[in-house]
Amino acid sequence: MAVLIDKMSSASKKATQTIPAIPKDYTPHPTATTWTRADAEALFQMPFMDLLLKAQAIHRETFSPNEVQMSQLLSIKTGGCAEDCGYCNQSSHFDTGLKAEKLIEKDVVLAAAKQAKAGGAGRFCMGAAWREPKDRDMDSLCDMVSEVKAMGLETCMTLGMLSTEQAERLSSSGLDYYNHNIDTSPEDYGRVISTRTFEDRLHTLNLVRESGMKVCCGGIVGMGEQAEDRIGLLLALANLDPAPESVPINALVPVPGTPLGDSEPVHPIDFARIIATARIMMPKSYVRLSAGRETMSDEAQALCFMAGANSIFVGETLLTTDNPSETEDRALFERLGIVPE
Ligand code: SAM
Ligand code: DTB
Ligand code: SF4
Repeated sequence: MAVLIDKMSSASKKATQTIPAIPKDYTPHPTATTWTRADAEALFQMPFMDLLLKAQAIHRETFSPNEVQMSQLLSIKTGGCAEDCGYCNQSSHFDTGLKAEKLIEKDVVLAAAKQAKAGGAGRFCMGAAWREPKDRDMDSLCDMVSEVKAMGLETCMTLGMLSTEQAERLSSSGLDYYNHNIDTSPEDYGRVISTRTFEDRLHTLNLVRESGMKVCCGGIVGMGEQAEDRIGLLLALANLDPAPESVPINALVPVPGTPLGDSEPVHPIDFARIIATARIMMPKSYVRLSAGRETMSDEAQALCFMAGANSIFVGETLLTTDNPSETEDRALFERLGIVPE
């Protein structure tokens, strides 16, 4: 891995010296943070090549085109969740065969964080299958945050809804990012989840902002949604004020036993279209090519990077499902000349 990092950092130096000029026919994106549905639709419906070029040009205004941020996930509390999110392996409402576990010990978390760092991850994201954390777990959670942070990693948690006090405690313990997804458009939301509302999610996102943490918020595609819901998801994300610093776009990992387990997968070109539209609508955000890479071809992932994705989850497991191995990701990065950020 050390050899890989060395190679990657020299490639990075080269990459930053050779950023091509912005194409002559490129029109700057609006500076306003508010996107209208009509503008978002017009973007989303552009011919694919025009959309991709526009997204790549906008990407290069803020980011180095050959650098990708790497985050690693760990499930710190698996399964048995009270919520009924129709896509989720961990909901107690569905029989997926997943065994429920208690909150794991800090030492196990720190060992995983150490491994993640050695594998090149810059951020460690701890996820729990909870509707919300219990106050009695807050001391353990805050200890995990401060000790992972002390290892020189960025920290992220996703624990469900938070109270003001919980958000403030996590923030003062050194939590850099809080992940809380809106998952789909406001109009489609009720089809997917019944146990908490879209407004509940916005409320937690506001508390996260107010506590000073950075917001990681995105959604899932491939749940049987319509094109207008994909636009609605991106509109809702881009019109958060400010837009989330980190935007995970997940392709549904279909899990047998969940209500959405036999959804039709998204065509890779349609997936890249969603990424490109996200890049244009949220020009300063990290757009993460998140769940679903395990079944994506190298070509499909390359198209997503071309469309402006600049973050991935690394490591063989996401929370409970498979992700490409370090070896596969290393080969893909080398082939594309991509280096970790
Ligand atoms: N329980 C917390 C919550 O829902 O906020 C945190 C963990 S939850 C697993 C985090 C996110 O993972 C969900 O909001 C959803 O967007 C994503 N996710 C869960 N299952 C997924 C699946 N099968 N495919 C793709 N994304 C998924
Ligand atoms: C996000 O948007 N995707 C990650 C992370 N945030 C927590 C989770 C993906 C979970 C995929 C299904 C699983 O592994 O259980
Ligand atoms: Fe629970 Fe989160 Fe899964 Fe929903 S997505 S069932 S809240 S673990």
